[in-house]
Amino acid sequence: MKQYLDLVQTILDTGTWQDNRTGIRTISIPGAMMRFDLQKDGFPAVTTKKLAFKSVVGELCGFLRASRSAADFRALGCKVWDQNANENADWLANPYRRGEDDLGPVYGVQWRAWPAYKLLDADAAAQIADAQKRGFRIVSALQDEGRDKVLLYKAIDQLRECLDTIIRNPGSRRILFHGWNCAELDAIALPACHLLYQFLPNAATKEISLCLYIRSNDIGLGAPFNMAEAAALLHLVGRLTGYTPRWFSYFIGDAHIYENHLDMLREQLTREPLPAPRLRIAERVPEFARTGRYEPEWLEKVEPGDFILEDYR
Ligand code: UFP
Repeated sequence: MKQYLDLVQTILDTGTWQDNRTGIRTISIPGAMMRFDLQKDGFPAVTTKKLAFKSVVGELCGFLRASRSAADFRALGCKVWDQNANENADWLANPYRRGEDDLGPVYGVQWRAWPAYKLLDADAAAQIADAQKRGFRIVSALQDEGRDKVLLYKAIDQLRECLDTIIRNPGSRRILFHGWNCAELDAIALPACHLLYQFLPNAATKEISLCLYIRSNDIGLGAPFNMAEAAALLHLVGRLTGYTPRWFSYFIGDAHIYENHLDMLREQLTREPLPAPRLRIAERVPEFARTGRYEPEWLEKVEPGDFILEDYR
């Protein structure tokens, strides 16, 4: 995890100070990248402070189940959503909030059930039939700008479609899922930070890599959590599709350090990173490479305890 400490140092050396919505100033740089070889370097867990791994995999399981309630995350061992759900004044006053613990359609809802609509001309029979073949259903007939239209809807399981494509067409360079649904930003407790995930399988080497783009990253608290979570997801996807996780590339837009994290990070800079741990996924999660059976339903069935961090110090 030297790369993490190098990034902290780069921000301190070259960053600029700025105000933001939180009221706590940040020092930041516009654009940063880290890349980990998961086979050679092990699992990207910070070792210069304790990683909240249980919380990381609890959140991941909540996302995979399309949870939108902080209560669901708590039940999975992750408390990081409580404040967003129940203490942010803007969100408490938001008409889309469904009451205690609701977060709106955060990450997992977009990953597993992205709400997609098509407004088609009522006489465009071929288009309507094609959309229906793809799983859209007509929800209403209406008039728009003087024309007869039909409105069709489908909840798109982007992540499942990624796995299907890894299995069927691993040469594709279009295997990605997106968390930034601009039509729903007004109805959500926190707009997605980690928002674009692209899987890059290689059928020749049987290795799979992941590129993640995160628009805004709190390097002191957020980054260690986000890196571990995405790397765990890559391990899971590799297990279910028959690929060995290899490269994990992590791109950041606004890479910032909050002023009140400076002491904690300066202290970490004085520490020598320890050898990286390994991530093991429990045997009960079927290994495609061994069974030859494709069981994507494990995306929802996997439990936090199925992710085991070995030799973490
Ligand atoms: N943040 C992260 N990672 C996350 C997450 C939030 O670093 O997964 F959900 C941090 C980034 C930023 C703040 O400091 O939370 C979000 O604020 P904003 O929306 O203003 O960028």
